[in-house]
Amino acid sequence: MKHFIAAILLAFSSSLAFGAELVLDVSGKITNYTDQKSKLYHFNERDLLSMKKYSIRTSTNWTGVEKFDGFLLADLLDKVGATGSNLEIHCLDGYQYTIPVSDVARYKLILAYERQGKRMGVKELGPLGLIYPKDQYPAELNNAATDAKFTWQVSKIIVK
Ligand SMILES: Nc1nc2c(c(=O)[nH]1)N[C@H]1C(S)=C(S)[C@@H](COP(=O)(O)O)O[C@H]1N2
Ligand SMILES: [Mo]
Repeated sequence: MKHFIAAILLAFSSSLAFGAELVLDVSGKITNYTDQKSKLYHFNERDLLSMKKYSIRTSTNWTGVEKFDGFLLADLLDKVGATGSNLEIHCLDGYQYTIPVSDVARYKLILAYERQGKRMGVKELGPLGLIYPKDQYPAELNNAATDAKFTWQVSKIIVK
């Protein structure tokens, strides 16, 4: 019984620490699918972590200058064969925001899962957060319109 309770407590605390699973669904104007029927490309944690890693060092609305690691949004769009011109980004908390695909290449956007070398929990911009290199393009990105694009808890992208 003692072991059973310990196991439950451990499962509970690690899920709290971890927050949410690192997964992402992409749909809309794409040409490659993991699920043909629903025309969806589902990325599991292993898929996302195996993509080439990129860093952005920048401040954000919530942090000082920190290092964020993740994968290029451009690589993700390549994988799903995206053909649209806008990305509707959906988050676990219900927030959604649409960014132009042209931002992806111009700013080498990343979807980050690490902050200062540590996986981001759901309460600290994670498990996946869209990062703009705000400090590298202050004239273009240091504004309220860009702040709204820093979507955290990203769970779904619909290519439009
Ligand atoms: N998941 C998620 N991301 C989000 C938001 C949100 O509510 N949920 N708010 C956006 C907006 S409008 C801004 S200005 C910045 C900063 O939001 P905050 O100041 O409310 O933290 O995060 C953006 N990203
Ligand atoms: Mo905002």
